[in-house]
Amino acid sequence: MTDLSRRGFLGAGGLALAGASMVSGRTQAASLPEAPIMTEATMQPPLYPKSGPDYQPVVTLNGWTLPWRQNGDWKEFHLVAEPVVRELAPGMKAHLWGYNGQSPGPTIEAVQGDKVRIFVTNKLPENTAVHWHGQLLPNGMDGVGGLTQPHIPPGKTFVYEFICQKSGTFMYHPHSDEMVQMAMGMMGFFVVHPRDPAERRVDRDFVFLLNAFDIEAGSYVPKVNTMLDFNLWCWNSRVFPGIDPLVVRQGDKVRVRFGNLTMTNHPIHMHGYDFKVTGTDGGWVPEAAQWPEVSVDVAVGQMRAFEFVADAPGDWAIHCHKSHHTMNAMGHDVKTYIGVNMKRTAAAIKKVAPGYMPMGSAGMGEMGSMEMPLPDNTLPMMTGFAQFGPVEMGGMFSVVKVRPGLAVDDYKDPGWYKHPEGTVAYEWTGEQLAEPARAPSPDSGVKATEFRAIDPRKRPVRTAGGHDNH
Ligand SMILES: [Cu+2]
Repeated sequence: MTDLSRRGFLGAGGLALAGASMVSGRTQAASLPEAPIMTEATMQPPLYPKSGPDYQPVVTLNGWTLPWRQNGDWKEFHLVAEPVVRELAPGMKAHLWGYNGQSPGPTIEAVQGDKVRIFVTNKLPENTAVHWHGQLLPNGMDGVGGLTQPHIPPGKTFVYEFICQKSGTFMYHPHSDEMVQMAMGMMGFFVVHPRDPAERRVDRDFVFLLNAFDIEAGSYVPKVNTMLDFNLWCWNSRVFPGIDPLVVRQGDKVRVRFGNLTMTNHPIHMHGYDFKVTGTDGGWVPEAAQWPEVSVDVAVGQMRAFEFVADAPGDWAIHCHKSHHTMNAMGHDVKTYIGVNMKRTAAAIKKVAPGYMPMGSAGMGEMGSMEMPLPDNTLPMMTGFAQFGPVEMGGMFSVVKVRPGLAVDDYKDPGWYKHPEGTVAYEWTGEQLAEPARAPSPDSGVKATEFRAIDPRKRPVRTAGGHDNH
């Protein structure tokens, strides 16, 4: 549950407000709104509006929505940029930077036409600034440190004020030492609902950010200078099997929205359905222009929303289709051993390292079911078990769980799908093939390979234009 008892909670009792004197003239007399903190990485229930226009709130995978207060015409929010500890999946915690106790920060929800006032307090050891990605606003509220405002120094609070001109899907992130602060996990989702609650109404609306970290095995702090070779590909700073399932009532109209704040694109693929892309960075896609897909690529800095009617019950995989992005803590310099006879090498290595076990000569799937010794605070490369065995996945992978008869607000994990009898792929136990119909492996004309170490001193000399070393 939401833990509103934040340190420095500014309740009715009214603590001395060190930050109040530095806010803009318009809010000089007012107090800072409270800045609630979240201490858990589990999905919080949707936050229904208690005043103002009605809307169907979103749910944030492994996240929460930032409570706000109404102050006259203004909806007031309070973000605190600060160091946080985030559990990436059971068994691994990361020391990140985020907002209000978590990375990513809380989702901000508002309604088209709302006047929003967002207080940003900087508790980082360096300057920050917040950019409201995709929002149409006065230039001086755009949050680009140095360009549209002074950077927010440590210990200070700045105020952003703008009107949410259109509904849609937005993000927020720093624009001040941006590379480091995003690599450390600073970002959040910003959803603006249509003023008319019937417009584009869905029954369930899921949001998540795509982000990535490079955290060496056994350590806690991301390497901030990595550009592409990340080893933890996340949705909302979580990796499979730590990502919440998308729990859906059969028959619901469902929207899934995501934004990409990594440095590469992610083709997000959902099984069992085709869906329509209904929203992009620029806004809603008119109905006649919505295109059907089963995978939608989201480029760097982009947002996408797709919709479907959940008529097919089951446990449907949803994941990034880059297969390296559904792995955890993967070293990319691992050699390929498929088809290689490791017998002699293994025997030689076992002499010096008794526990040595050769891996990978028949693929890497076996790693999904094995308990390998790992450094502390490190996740296995592929993991997660379901009702039929190891799933052999990690990273950007979750499950859309469509079930009949759920309560409207029930987002609890319903367990694994009970398949109707006779609807699961099964083993053939009838007549067996009398003899192999084909050779054991296709013949490339090359003699079977055996892994052997080459003494570099005896390495054959390459002659110009010749490949004489095989
Ligand atoms: Cu990906």
